[in-house]
Amino acid sequence: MADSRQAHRVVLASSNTGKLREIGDMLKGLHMEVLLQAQFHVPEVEETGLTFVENAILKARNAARYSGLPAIGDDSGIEIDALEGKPGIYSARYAGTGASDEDNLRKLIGEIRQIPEGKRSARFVCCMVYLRHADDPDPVLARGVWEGVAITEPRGSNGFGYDPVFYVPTHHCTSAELPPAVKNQLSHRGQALGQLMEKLQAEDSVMHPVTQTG
Ligand code: ITT
Repeated sequence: MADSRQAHRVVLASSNTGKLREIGDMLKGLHMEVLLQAQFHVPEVEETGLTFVENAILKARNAARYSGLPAIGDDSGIEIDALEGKPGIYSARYAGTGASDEDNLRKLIGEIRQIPEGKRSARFVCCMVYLRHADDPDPVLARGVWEGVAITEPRGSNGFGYDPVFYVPTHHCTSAELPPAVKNQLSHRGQALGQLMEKLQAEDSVMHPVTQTG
């Protein structure tokens, strides 16, 4: 029997095509209509926060305000222990404002080279938030962390951003060498989104699997 309930509409507060692809893939089975902020002409918001969570909220609030819809924001980045957690929240602008993924990757590789081998532990962090509306005072928060090792020779062509230099010891390859579905199962973003959906379902926020009837 078809599910006759209206799909829950939500806007993804991101302009990063890599993130959008991953989040879109992961949300496919849910009774949810996922819209892109580009279709509402949402302008970029300045990421003035000092934490992932602050920036994720800024993005989601901005998209909710311009679209009039609930919004999901994602702020994420890579932390290198030997660089005291850098680039962290500055991952997207590591090589300067407007830097491309390639520019950022090149700069990070230069930094990793200075770190002795064996001390190159790293992690991806993702903070995801859901705002029911732009003035929602109680955002739903979720966080995922993925541990790995930074390397200096990029490998693989899947994923985006820093994936080619993020070695995943459990799978003996970089995250850019993992099939997308496997990355989504393991990743910081996969963990955060899974947690977010659990919380939304727990508050009966209409996000039930499509297969569920009545
Ligand atoms: P939006 O703000 O529009 O979502 P953005 O790219 O500016 O896009 P962030 O500020 O959250 O997003 O920056 C995330 C940075 O971390 C960016 O440089 C990404 O390439 C990198 N990053 C995040 N998740 C990643 C992943 O799964 N694989 C590789 N790099 C990742």
